[in-house]
Amino acid sequence: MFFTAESDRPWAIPSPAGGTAVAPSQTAVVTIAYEAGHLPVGTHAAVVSISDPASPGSPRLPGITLTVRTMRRDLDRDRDVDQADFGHLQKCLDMTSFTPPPDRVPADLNGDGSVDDRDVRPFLVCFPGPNTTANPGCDDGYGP
Ligand SMILES: [Ca+2]
Ligand SMILES: [Ca+2]
Repeated sequence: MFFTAESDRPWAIPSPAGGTAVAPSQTAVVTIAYEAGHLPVGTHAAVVSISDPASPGSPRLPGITLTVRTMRRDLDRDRDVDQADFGHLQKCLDMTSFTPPPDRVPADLNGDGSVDDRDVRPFLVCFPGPNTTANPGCDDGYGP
């Protein structure tokens, strides 16, 4: 009994991609890894098809849902916190002369209804800089 495991999305990677189950009562474990680095913020769905033509009930089609979030400090929503985000925060400090583009989230990081120096500190605390992995402690669950 030979089975195969295939995903309908390249970011969901079953392992092993196939194998042999020796007996009908034997369990085969298929692990699904995911590569989310290139996925946009949002919810993503995939289906993995596990098939064995000789097995009743084949194929099995487990569904996978993956939610990609970002941090509130990612003001341009491109999944990093960098100088471009800080530039957006600086512009928002003077809201009398700057209106954020509709695709940019406001920079009211502490949720007090205004953008001022009290929003700069929470930004700088979690500003890892270019090519630096974000501090997991800064994950504020922002996103869908
Ligand atoms: Ca960003
Ligand atoms: Ca604020």
